[in-house]
Amino acid sequence: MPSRATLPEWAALRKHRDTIASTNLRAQFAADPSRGTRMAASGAGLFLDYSKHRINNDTLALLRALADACGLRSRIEAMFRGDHINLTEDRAVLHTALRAKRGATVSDKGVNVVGEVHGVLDRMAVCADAIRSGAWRGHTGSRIRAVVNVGIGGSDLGPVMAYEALRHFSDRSIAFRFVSNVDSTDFAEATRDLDPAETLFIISSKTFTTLETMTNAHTARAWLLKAFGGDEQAVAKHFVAVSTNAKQVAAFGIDTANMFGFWDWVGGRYSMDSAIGLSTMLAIGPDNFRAMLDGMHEMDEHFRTAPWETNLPVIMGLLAVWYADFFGAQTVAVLPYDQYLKRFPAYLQQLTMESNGKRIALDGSVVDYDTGAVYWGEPGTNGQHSFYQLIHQGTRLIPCDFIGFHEGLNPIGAHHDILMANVFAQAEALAFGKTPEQVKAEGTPDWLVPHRVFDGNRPSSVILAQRLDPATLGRLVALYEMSVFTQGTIWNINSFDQWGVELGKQLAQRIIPELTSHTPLAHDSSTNNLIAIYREKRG
Ligand code: G6Q
Repeated sequence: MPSRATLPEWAALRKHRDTIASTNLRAQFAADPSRGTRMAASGAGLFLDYSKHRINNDTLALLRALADACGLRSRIEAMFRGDHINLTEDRAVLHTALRAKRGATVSDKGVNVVGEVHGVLDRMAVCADAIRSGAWRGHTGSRIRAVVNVGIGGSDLGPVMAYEALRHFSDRSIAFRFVSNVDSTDFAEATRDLDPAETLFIISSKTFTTLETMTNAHTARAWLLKAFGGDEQAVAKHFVAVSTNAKQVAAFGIDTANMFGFWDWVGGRYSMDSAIGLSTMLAIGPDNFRAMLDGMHEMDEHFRTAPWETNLPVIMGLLAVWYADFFGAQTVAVLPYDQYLKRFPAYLQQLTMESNGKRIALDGSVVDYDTGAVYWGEPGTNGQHSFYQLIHQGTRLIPCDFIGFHEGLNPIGAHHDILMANVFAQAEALAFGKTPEQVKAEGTPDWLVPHRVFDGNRPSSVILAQRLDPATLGRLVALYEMSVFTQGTIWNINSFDQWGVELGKQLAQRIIPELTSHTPLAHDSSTNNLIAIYREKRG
């Protein structure tokens, strides 16, 4: 398969880049008063203003032509149909089936998976209702007042992000905690004020073999049993599991009646809407969880059916390719102006970077163009008082995604207007900057003028929605999932494997026993020395 960079559409974009580089957003807006309303699109309840990007109509047409040349339409169909597009693991990629409507048909290996999906959702709802209503009692008869999700990576980042994002809709009589790190501080701090008699652990692990999660799960078990004088009977009322591995779940001592399954066609970072979302459902209730799934489904349908011109994930994905491959941009900043979305950038880091951090094309060749950018961010307005300096006046080009809502969930005085004014002002300042003439007109002495000039021409998207409710969160998550898919398709990489993460799961295994023994070391001289020092000084 020839490199994407040899496509005539790619070459045309490379050439076109010079035209765009020689103009700026100030001139483009001045020349076209309708640009701000024209370069905007709505879909699945979200609004996207992409007018403040370094593009013109030709750029968009060329990017769409590239999408066609890369077979984006047929790749989308292949994913939704259940083709095994995760080639290296020979798996379907069907997170879209997790939010398919009851009664729909999506098959993998001849089995309609939607029936199974709804079967698990129904069982999760029974469990959630029992815990939320107090019908589920702990070993000593107390109701559950604390839920601790134990998981890492895809089995943690989605649940913790969704819990924080939808906290407004959560049952405040139950505390939710998330333990992921193998650093025992994580477990100790999460449980130090909890009463074992009122605590339920959800052990979330697709494989049920992940070192960190299993270590924390065994620590949780010991913590619980210590409180009950070692009575193993207690485990059944205080542990549930979310996994694809029934054998290991049973071996751990969790009744498989309290196990919620999912499937190998759900990637970890695409699993927050599977049973991995059990903690989310316990927090917000089954109806809100279903609303979140419906929001995702709405975005899936938008992605599958909308023409490229108005297709939000496609527009965002193509713009990401534009900056990564034609402007050398290394990073993308995601800046949600909503405190509840404080973990959203961390969630997106995994979604984007684990999916598209690849240098091998689907045919096994090494790509000769840049792939996935570094994603990062913090909620506004806090970031404005720290790293925005570099975005405004640094030497690097950093496309930004601003995310804002028309309504705040905790309205107090003028707070929300002030918050949103900052979204609009930041995007405006990045695009149009401040000229030397403007700075001088403010009475700035000549020597200070260059320091106070803002070049502008710095690109951003503004994504708006009515309010951050479960459906909106679902739409936002699916928006980014499908943007990632679009990028991966253009780059001709497998966005659904994670061999780099798999390696990390094995690396420490060899060293763990070496730290507590005196066996001779056979690593390189640096690693040998580090282990030797640790052996001598470990507490
Ligand atoms: C996600 C990754 C990875 C995974 C964790 C946890 O796409 O594969 O982040 O989710 O390593 O794996 P388990 O759920 O199997 O414990």
